[in-house]
Amino acid sequence: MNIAVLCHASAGGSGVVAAELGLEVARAGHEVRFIAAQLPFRLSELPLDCRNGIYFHQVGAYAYPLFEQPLALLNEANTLVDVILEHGIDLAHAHYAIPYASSAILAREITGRTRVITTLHGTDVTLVGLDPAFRHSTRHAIERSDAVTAVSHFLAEQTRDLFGTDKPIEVIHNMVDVERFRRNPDPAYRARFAQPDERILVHISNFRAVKRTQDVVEVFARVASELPARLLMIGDGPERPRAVELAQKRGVIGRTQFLGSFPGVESVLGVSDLFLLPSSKESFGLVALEAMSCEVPVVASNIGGIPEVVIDGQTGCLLPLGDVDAMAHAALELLRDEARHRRMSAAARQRAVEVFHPRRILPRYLEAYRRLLEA
Ligand code: GMT
Repeated sequence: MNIAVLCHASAGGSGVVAAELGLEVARAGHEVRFIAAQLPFRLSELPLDCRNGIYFHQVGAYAYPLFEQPLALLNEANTLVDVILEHGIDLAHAHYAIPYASSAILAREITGRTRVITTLHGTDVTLVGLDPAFRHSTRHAIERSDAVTAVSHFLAEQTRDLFGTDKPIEVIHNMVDVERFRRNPDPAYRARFAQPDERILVHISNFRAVKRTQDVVEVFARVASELPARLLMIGDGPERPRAVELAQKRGVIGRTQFLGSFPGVESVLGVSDLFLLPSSKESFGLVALEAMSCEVPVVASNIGGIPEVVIDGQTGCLLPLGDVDAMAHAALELLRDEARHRRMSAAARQRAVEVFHPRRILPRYLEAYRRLLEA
C-alpha cells in the first residue's frame, strides 16, 4: 500500500500516534508519506536509517499581504494533491479532524482518487471541533471520510452524541512501543534527578488548561509534605508559568524540576515511580500508557478514555476530577506500600504489553486500510 499521512508535527499525542503508526506500517513493508509542516517530532528523534519506507513532504507556508491568516488547510490539500498525482497514493490517513480530514477530502475531490481515513484523537471532537468556528466543517469531515476511527470507546460515543452523527466509527486504541518504553535500570541516570531515598513523581503534557498542571503541583505538595520526593514536569505550554508560580507558593519549587520538552522521555519515565495525569479531558491518555509500559503506575482523574487504559486498583488509581486530596492520598498509600507498588508496576507493564502492543493494534489499522481499498 502507498499511504499518505497528514498530522500535526508538534509534540502532541495525535502527532505521536501518527508517527509511530506510520513507522509500524512502513516496517510491515508499505510506503508511508508524511505530509506536514515539519517532520513529526517522534520521527525527527530517529536516525535516518531507522526510517526506511518513510518519506516526508513538507507543507510550505504561503504568505501574501492580502491574507490576514495562514491558509493551512489549502496548503495541505495542495501538497497532498501533488503527492497523490506523483506517487499514486492509495489512501490518505488524516490524524485529527481539523484541518487534516478536511484537507484530505478536498484533495480527494480535486483528484477524483484516493480514499480518506480519519482518526479522531480527542480535542478535535470534544473541544476545538465543537467550537462554532469549526463545528460545521468537523461534522462534514467526519461524515465525508471514507472511514473513521477513534482512539477510545469514550471518544466514539462522544462523537456520535456531540455531532449527532450515525457514521460508523471503529475504535482502535493507541499502541506503545514496548521495546522503547521500558524500565531504565541505570542508577546513575536516576541519580541525576533524585537521591536514592526519594520517590520520583512525573508528569508529561503540553501544559494546556485541560491537563490541570496546577493539580499536579497540588498533589505533589501534599505527597512531599509526608515523604521524600521529587516532581519532574516534562513538556511546555501556556499553563507552565502558573504551575511554576504554584510550586513556589506551595514551597516545593526546590523539589520540582521543569524540564521542558525534549526527545527520549522514556529514559526519565523509566526511572520514575509514579505518573500523575489529573486532566479534565483525555480521550485516551497516551502518556499514561507510555508510563505503564515503563512499569510506572498512574494516578489520574477518572474521566474520558483514561479508564480504558488505566485499570483502577490494578495498574493505577483513578479518582474524581479535581480531588487533589484523594489523588495525594492514593499516591501516598501506593508509594508507602512497596509490595503493592511492585505489583502495580508489573501489572502496568503487563497490560501495556498484552493489550497495547503494536502487534495487536497494527493489524487493526492494516485491516481497516485493506477494507477501504477493496470497497
Ligand atoms: O491534548 C493533547 O494532549 C494532544 C492531543 C493531540 O491530539 O495531539 O491528544 C489527544 O490525542 C492523544 C492521542 O490519541 C490522546 O492520547 C489524548 O488523550 C488526546 N487528548 C485529549 O483528549 C485532551
